[in-house]
Amino acid sequence: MARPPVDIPSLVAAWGPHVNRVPAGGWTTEGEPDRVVQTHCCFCGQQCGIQLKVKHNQVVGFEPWEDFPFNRGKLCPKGVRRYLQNGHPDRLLEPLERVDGRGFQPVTWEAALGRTAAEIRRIQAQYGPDAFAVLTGASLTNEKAYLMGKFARVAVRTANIDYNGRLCMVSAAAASKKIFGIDRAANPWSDLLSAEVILVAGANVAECAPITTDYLWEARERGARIIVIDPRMTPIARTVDLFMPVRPGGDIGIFNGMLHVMIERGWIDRAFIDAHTTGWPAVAETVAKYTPEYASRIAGVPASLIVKAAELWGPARTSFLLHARGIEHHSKGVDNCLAAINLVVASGRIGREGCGYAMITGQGNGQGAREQGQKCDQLPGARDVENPEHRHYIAGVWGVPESSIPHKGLSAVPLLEAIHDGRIKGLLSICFNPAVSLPDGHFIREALGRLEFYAGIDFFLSETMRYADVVLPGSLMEEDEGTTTSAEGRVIHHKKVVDPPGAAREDWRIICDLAARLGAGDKFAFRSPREIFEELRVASHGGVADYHGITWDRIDREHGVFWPCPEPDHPGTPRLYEGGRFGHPDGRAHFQAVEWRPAAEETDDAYPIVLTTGRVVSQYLSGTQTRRIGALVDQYPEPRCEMHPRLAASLGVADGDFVRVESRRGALVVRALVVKTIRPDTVFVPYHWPLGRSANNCTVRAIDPVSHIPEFKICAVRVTKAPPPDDAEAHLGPEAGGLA
Ligand SMILES: Nc1nc2c(c(=O)[nH]1)N[C@H]1C(S)=C(S)[C@@H](COP(=O)(O)OP(=O)(O)OC[C@H]3O[C@@H](n4cnc5c(=O)[nH]c(N)nc54)[C@H](O)[C@@H]3O)O[C@H]1N2
Ligand SMILES: Nc1nc2c(c(=O)[nH]1)N[C@H]1C(S)=C(S)[C@@H](COP(=O)(O)OP(=O)(O)OC[C@H]3O[C@@H](n4cnc5c(=O)[nH]c(N)nc54)[C@H](O)[C@@H]3O)O[C@H]1N2
Ligand code: SF4
Ligand SMILES: [Mo]
Repeated sequence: MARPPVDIPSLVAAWGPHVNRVPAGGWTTEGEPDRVVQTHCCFCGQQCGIQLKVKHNQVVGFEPWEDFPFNRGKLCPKGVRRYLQNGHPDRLLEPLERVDGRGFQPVTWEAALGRTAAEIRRIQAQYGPDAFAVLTGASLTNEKAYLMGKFARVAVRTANIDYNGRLCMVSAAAASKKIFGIDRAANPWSDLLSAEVILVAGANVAECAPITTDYLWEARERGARIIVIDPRMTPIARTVDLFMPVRPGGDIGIFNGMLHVMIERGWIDRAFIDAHTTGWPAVAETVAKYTPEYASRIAGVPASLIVKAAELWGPARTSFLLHARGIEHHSKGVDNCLAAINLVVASGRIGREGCGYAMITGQGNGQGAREQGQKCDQLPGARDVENPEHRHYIAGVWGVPESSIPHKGLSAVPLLEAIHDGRIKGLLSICFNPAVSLPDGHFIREALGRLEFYAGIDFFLSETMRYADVVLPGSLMEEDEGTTTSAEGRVIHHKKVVDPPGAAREDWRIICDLAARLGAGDKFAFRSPREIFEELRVASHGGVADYHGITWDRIDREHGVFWPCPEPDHPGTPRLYEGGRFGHPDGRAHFQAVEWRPAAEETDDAYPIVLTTGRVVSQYLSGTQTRRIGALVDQYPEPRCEMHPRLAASLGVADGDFVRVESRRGALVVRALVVKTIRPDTVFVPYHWPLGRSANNCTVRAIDPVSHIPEFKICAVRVTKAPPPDDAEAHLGPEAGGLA
């Protein structure tokens, strides 16, 4: 029996949730702040250093932290507003329980946790252990990511745990593991500064990794040439040496085409290939047919641009390749990344100063949270849940029989599909907002409505929480303590700045308390996050992502430590693969030949336009946090559908008109933003908004066969001019009968 989502006035009111603004005159009412704490931004994977000002146990402002080497005091619009969350009027302050027909009512922790534990056991007794699932997130600290993996396997004893990095980092991770044997940015960002040429593929650096922009500009001042590949001329693309407006999904054409030209012109490093790699002949054979003309038909850019790119990249002495979700969010996301990395390895420019490669990791702890064992196929230290030795080692650390550790479970999208078709009946989520962030939103929300029991841990009532039976108020980053690992691979320390307000609790305490109620208290007897980190150090030891030599004190002294760092006297590893030694047992990089293939859903006469989705600078992910922060809402109050003037003219649409964007699965109505900076065959809608304005109403539930990442970057739509939606339509969306 499907249950409707709870109707929450603050979620469906005029412009969404409450918006917090700095009171006139600021918050630092009288006198100096009580404390200024050096910590890090809670948002993106850059993990900028920031100092937070505290007055009366409330975060009231910030100051730059100029000594922190990565950002040297610089911050982006989100970083300077993050502090407005801790005192926010929407902050969850007590546990809530759904009362059918009446919404949520406050309950005691005792009642909320007791009911959650009882429901976990009831569902498992009735339907089997894997019928209860756990979903987690990569904004969690390393300590919490580690705790969640252990909680699912040891306390709940389910195979079905996965995390929202499945929507983000997994294609890049799988590709790096295949070619390099290690899943991490290969270089610290300082190596960008001595690169002669920098290739940026599918990354809107200025808006999504704002501090990286600074590195690119500084590199350019030192003479670097920059190439950008993106269907949209993003802010950095406007002034670079070569901009390639690729057709969404066409990147393999560019990468294989460039390699074809490089082989022809003798711009590959044969000596490096012979000494340090395997698999080159298959790659050379595959790219033989990717002549610039053939490649150009796949990529949707002129052949001359592909030749020009090879001419810039091929003969350079130093180079750096960066990519992000633009090439990864595809049903061929892993292959896109493999083709990009082949270019790096063929040039032999890796593992040296100024010679490097990095995926730009997205979420705050996008790097660390993908190593600590909260993925459905992974154990701590980036170990493999199916490898008997790995299982044996972790069973020893946890003090459980190896046979009790569940095997590989379902990844995020199949997990929601299993909820939809009734194989999974119960869910606990933390730090994940699937109602907004998963593709084919209507299907996902239908699935959430079918759960027999759902408990969620968050600090705001996210759209997904509308489906919850129990809501547990957790902690903001500044209300808890722990480490994260930045996009560079640098393990850093988030300090506890204030206590959680009201009856809200630190996330780790909630999990340990639940574990105790499930009868696993002895395995979760942690008294602090530092104790969890101490166990994580041991659990990661000997794994690929080895944190054993890292301590919180060292991090504080050294402004972070790069993993792998196996022993306390090890300096850490800012640059991987020095001396051409890669992470595979044979020490070599393993080239992977890849062929282009079409997207899961290509355009046709009925749906003739490509919809691609992504981000804007002032909003973050599913928007639960940034849609509540005044200055950020003012900067980008509503999603707009970017389209080229030629496409707009053919649709009879003017800038600011409302348009209906419709796919085979659903629709959204937003205003048009008519700009010359996008391909005429493609429209772009940012995905940070819910309900009737959610880009994911349209996206397709297709996943990469290897990484299981969804194809967020391509689906087929038609676009028509639409009347302005009334408020109910705009905000309630398909499940309210508004739009579907
Ligand atoms: N402001 C802001 N910053 C963020 C976030 C946020 O929500 N807001 N989120 C963080 C997270 S978790 C992530 S994952 C990162 C994401 O960072 P990015 O990956 O840089 O951001 P996106 O907007 O998802 O996509 C990047 C670009 O891919 C392009 N693109 C679309 N299709 C294709 C294609 O087929 N090929 C190529 N080459 N490009 C394509 C889009 O036009 C877009 O400009 O940002 C992080 N930083
Ligand atoms: N169409 C489309 N969809 C996309 C993307 C796209 O480009 N296009 N990008 C995808 C990508 S790259 C990503 S990363 C995902 C993100 O997808 P989501 O999982 O939806 O990400 P968030 O918005 O961070 O949601 C996390 C929830 O956790 C809460 N939260 C944050 N930090 C903490 C914490 O420390 N503790 C607790 N208890 N809760 C916390 C937030 O309030 C929020 O409600 O979206 C994906 N979805
Ligand atoms: S770049 Fe990322 S980490 Fe730095 S201030 Fe902005 S959101 Fe925060
Ligand atoms: Mo992400």
